[in-house]
Amino acid sequence: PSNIHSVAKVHRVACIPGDGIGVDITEAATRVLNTLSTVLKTFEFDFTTFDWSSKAYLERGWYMPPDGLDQLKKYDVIYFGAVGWPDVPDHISLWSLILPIRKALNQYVNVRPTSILPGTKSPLADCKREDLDWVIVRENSEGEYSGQGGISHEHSEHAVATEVSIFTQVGIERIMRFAFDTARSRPRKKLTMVTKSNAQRHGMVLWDKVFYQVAKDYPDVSTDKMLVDAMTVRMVLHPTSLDTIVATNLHADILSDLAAALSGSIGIAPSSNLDPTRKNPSMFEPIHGSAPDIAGKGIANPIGAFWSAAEMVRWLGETEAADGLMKAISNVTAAGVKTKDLGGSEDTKGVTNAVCKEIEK
Ligand code: GGG
Repeated sequence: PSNIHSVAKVHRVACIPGDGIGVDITEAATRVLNTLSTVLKTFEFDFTTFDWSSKAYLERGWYMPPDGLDQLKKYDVIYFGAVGWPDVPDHISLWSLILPIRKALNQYVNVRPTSILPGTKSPLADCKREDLDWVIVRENSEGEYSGQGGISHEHSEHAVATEVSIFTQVGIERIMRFAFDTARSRPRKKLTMVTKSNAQRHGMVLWDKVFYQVAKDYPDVSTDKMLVDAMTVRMVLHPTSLDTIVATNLHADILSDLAAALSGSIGIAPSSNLDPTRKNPSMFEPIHGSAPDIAGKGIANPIGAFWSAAEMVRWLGETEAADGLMKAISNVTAAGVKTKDLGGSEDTKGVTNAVCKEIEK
């Protein structure tokens, strides 16, 4: 009957703009996502914005309320901007917001793809677009970010601090399996595992051991192993030799910043904090921070936010929308509509308008 309409699927998104340019780029990403759903008409977004930020913390003394994590569990996905502000020590802001979310919601994988977008270039001489196409799989729940340790004799010249890295067989095995599955899904089927197991003789040696154990289940994936220091050299001198990379929480955080810089700008790099069991919402955020020096000026590069939004949409099962958004991003950079960090002269609004227009074409 003609009075029966198909009802668009509604995806519930918890939005945490956070600090600095996190606010600018989240606003831009929300506009782009709404444009996408208006054009495609097969789904809608229901955004709820949470003012969990350093500014709010300075006013009221807390980032998230006591039931904050439970509130987030009611959403399909979380979209995050950035965290960090000069008036709050970074270890307070990180440990009050982003790190508890990753841990409590079992987001033990952080996927950070890197590629050179059309119309942009790498700072590496002679590096062509096809030469740099990586996926960094970051262990996101333990290791150097375990938060264990303490300080004794604080405020004295005898202060002693410990920062304990915890690596578990279960934690290592699950990230290895995710990384091998990722490598297997890509044309080159190649995985490089990064540690510092010559100097760190316990946890990193367990990483090596588990890596070789898991590799037996993936005979079709070619593997190699690098020390993190040598890895930085290889990324710069031999980018084509890499494809999928798996590393610890800290190592992969550092390597993915380098990867982003080598692909043209940290402003374009996305990340997905995933709970592969899908029992909890996953969280999507550009890898860059809050950039207080340019916050609120309307000049931040929104591409990392848009690419993260595309990953979110893909995770929600909206493949056509994700592909459409990535195509719109590529067309816009190819046409030279870029912010200053990519060598262009556009501002956040200019790039956002151009991406929306591409989606509407
Ligand atoms: N949008 C990402 C962000 O705000 N990052 C701040 C940061 O330093 N996060 C810590 C981490 O990812 O390890």
